[in-house]
Amino acid sequence: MTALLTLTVLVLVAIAIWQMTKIFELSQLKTENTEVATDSDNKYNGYLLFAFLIFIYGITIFSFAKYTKMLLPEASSAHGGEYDQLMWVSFAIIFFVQTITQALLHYFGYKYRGEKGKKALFYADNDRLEFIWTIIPVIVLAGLILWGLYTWTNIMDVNDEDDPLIVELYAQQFNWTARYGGEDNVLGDASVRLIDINKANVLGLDESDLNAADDVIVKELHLPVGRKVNFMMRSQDVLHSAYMPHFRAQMNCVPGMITQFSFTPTITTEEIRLNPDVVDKVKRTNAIRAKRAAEGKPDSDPWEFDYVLLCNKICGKSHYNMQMKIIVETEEEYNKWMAEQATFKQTVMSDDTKQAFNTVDAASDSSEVETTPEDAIDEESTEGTMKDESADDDSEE
Ligand SMILES: [Cu+2]
Repeated sequence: MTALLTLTVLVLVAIAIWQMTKIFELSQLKTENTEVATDSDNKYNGYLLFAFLIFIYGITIFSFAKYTKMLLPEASSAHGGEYDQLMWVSFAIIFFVQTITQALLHYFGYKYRGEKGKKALFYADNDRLEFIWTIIPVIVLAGLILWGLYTWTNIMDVNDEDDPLIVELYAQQFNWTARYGGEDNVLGDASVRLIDINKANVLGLDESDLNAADDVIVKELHLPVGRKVNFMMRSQDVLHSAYMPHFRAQMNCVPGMITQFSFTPTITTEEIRLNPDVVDKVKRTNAIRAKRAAEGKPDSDPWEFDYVLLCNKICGKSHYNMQMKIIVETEEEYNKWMAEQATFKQTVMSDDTKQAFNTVDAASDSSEVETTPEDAIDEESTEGTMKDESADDDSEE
């Protein structure tokens, strides 16, 4: 640090001396003004333009060769292909136009460099030229914008058609929680004001809402392949953003409101793990991890690809690690997993509320009452884990 400061001071002193000599030079009366560029100065700068052009083309080719493999694999959602196509066409147009215009800009800069007695050919105005270079961008940009709006409207059309699965994504510093609507696929009402850590009601579900009883709260998101999912996002504290890159999905989570996004997963976790791009990425990552293991460093266990939900808003010090695993599986696997999950009623609700629910259930369906002893057992076995999670939340704060 001291060395850096000393170096900075030395550089600043050098600049100060250089500026002072310049002022001294300028104050001297001279017949010839060295500030005016000569023919050789102009020629030199003309060649430098070519050097810069080679540099920008070179770095472009280098980046393509070295970093193309960092791109995401094929989209795993129904709308993803449309989204990718729009992005690639935009990229191609920008790339084509920039390659040509940069070459022309630098070439003309060189060709018409300052030279004594030479005057470049110029038009004061040319209506035809101006029309051409206005109308082409207008058509291309209008086309891109209209296509973009059409794609956007298609993707953002959140509706209840095709019996979508309803899932809530709940964001807080610094973790995600997911909630399913349960048997009735309807989410119970919730509010941050109803959060009760002592009862492990971490999402603030309204215990008096009948729809909340069968809600399932989890820390790992499971989605059945081929079924539309409607996400409802909430945030407890600050702005977060639910980002699921492999599904080309992102939506901000805003405190005080519910935001929505909808997509249909099309590729299961098992299938995407066989995708050549993913296989290659896993191989590269595990090569780095094997090296770390050999050096006795941490984080060196072999890695297996999984879909992730990430936070894409810088929401605090542990933002970088705010993520949740997503598993896309077959309908049967999903149903099996869901059957193993405890409902809100089993894990959290007070005995009084449960009593009320059982009375209601008994009136409509007498078989519900028989399950009560099982519920009580489940409550004991699962409550411990829920309490532990809330304890974790406390320690993170
Ligand atoms: Cu966040």
